Amino acid sequence: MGYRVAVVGATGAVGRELLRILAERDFPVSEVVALASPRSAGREISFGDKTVLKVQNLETFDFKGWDLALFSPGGSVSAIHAPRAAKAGCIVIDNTSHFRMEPDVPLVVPEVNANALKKMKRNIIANPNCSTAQMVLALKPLHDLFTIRRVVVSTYQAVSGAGKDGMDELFVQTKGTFVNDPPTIAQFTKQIAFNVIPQIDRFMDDGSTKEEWKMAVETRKILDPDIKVFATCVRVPVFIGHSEAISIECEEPVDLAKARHALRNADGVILRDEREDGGYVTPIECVGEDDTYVSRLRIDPTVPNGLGLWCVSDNLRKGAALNAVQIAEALVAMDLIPSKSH
Ligand code: 11C
Repeated sequence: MGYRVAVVGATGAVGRELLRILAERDFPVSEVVALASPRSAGREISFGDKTVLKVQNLETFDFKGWDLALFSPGGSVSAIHAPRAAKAGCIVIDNTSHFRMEPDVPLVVPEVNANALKKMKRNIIANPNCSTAQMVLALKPLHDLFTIRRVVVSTYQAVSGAGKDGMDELFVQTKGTFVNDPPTIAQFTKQIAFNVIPQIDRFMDDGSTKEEWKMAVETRKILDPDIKVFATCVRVPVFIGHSEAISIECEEPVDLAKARHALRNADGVILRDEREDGGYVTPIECVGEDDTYVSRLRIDPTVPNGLGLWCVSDNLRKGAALNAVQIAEALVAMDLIPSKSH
């Protein structure tokens, strides 16, 4: 008993994490296939401790008879191959931004809006951007209590958001600094080692970046269309773990004790907020962790019903691969995968 699962983009940072998490969480698989570009076909990749998969060519792969495909290639690859897989009857969980804002594609963080899965029409479900996923997890319990109306967020995003090449660039530039090698800049717009860069993704007409736009529109689609979000997204020289400083304005008066209680009881969230030296969570401490951590919770007295907090999460896990596997688990729990082999 189990599902036939394809992992697309299997050789990338998120693809590898998808395979690791499927194995780690014992997702019920009867067969797993690792797919990637023709360039990577034939390479070997681990699935769990005991299985090695030979990567197959996505371009010639037939999805007929496969139950689920977890996609994490580039957006242009998903644009072509996700609809092809969906048409063959396979449910696609896509990690790219390509389908997220299409009205008939659910955009899901299971702890927040699992019910949206019931509205799946095209066999495609979208996984949100990593910086959105962790933010909506932290906001949901507070929104339920106090009705959030406006969010101002500054992010501190790890280089792994830009994939393995982004991580390599930080590593090489950092090492190069100590031997006087001039930095090679390819993945980011400026040197990232020993620096911070206030640009993630391309610029939009209004001066925002696409990452900032995504945080606003995705939050509205997942949590509440009436929430206004103003984001400033910044790349920092951290390998894994996105951090966010979030200020919220609510409709109702904020009660700090109730906020703490709700965050303590929220699925996928851990409140660690000790108001003393080191009594908060930093990105390095959340690597490999499933939960999103909230710290530095405090009243913002400069606006009516204001609250501020700090939030960190492993961007490759909750921000990408873990959320995708949790969507797959929710589909199983809600009996939304049409019966084939299982
Ligand atoms: C980053 N958040 O940190 C981006 C990566 O829309 O899925 C994920 C981009 C996306 O660079």
